[in-house]
Amino acid sequence: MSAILFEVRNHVAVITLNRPEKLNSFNREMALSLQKALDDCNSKEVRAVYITGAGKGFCAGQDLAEVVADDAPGFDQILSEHYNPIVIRLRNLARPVVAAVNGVAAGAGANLALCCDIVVASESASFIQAFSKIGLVPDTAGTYFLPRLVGMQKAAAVMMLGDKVPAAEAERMGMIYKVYNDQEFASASFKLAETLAQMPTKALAFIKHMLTESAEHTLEQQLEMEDEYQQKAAGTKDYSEGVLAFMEKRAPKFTGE
Ligand code: LHQ
Repeated sequence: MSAILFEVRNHVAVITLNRPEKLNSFNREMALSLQKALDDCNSKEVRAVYITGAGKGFCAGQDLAEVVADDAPGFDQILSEHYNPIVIRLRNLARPVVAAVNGVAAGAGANLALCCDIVVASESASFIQAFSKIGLVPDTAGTYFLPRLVGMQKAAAVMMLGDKVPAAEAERMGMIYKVYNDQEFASASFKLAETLAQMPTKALAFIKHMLTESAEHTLEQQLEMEDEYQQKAAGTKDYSEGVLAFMEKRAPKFTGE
């Protein structure tokens, strides 16, 4: 059984973390396969990415059995070869990435979700910065994204206490975009990814890049960036189609070019 399932449906790359009996916790195979799947998302056919978990959990973070095994990879190896390349791929991917958190997301699994562009969750899902409970510190860019999403106070409390944050509370504090009830979660979250896949792909990639850069920019730098990227967006076929469709009072047909 592959640790990662990959298929493209209606221009959406569906990546499923697939170690359900271990709540999709990360071992080396799953981490390297996820990197490969994210590389495959650079294909022209893919215009949005949807990451979810098989079974009842999203991802329980590092497979703790792997770190105590005789041939365990070192911590440096786990971060530099497993998690960090995943974070960099997710952030550099010129496609919108939806994390569809179907169940518990703990440790590196919670932070994997927070690296994605839009995080949605089922009402029974939860987020746990489990690291402190076992004497570790958050990784997988959690200390970068969480304070930017919820502010320093809440990030400190959530990370130091390591308590379970139910999906509804995660939505309230701005950690994630939206919660769907369990019955509609699968179809509604996939519909969100499908909608993104029909939109002007290049403009969405520019938005992603601009938001990422804004974290470190001054106002002046960001205004310059908006100037530069508005011109780039105006040079796309999808912009021409968008304006034409508006003038002709019809729905636009974007191709991602
Ligand atoms: C697991 C795991 C798991 C193995 C559930 N590993 N089997 C970076 C650098 C280097 C090293 C360390 O890590 C990191 C990054 C990190 O991610 S550190 C944080 C690692 N993750 C955790 O500490 C979370 C551990 N898991 C839990 O606390 C619970 O399983 C949660 C709260 C996630 C879910 O609880 P339940 O819904 O009650 O499920 P469960 O505990 O019964 O788990 C189901 C099965 O999955 C069970 O196996 P079994 O054979 O007994 O049925 C668990 O042992 C297994 N599992 N997480 N991380």
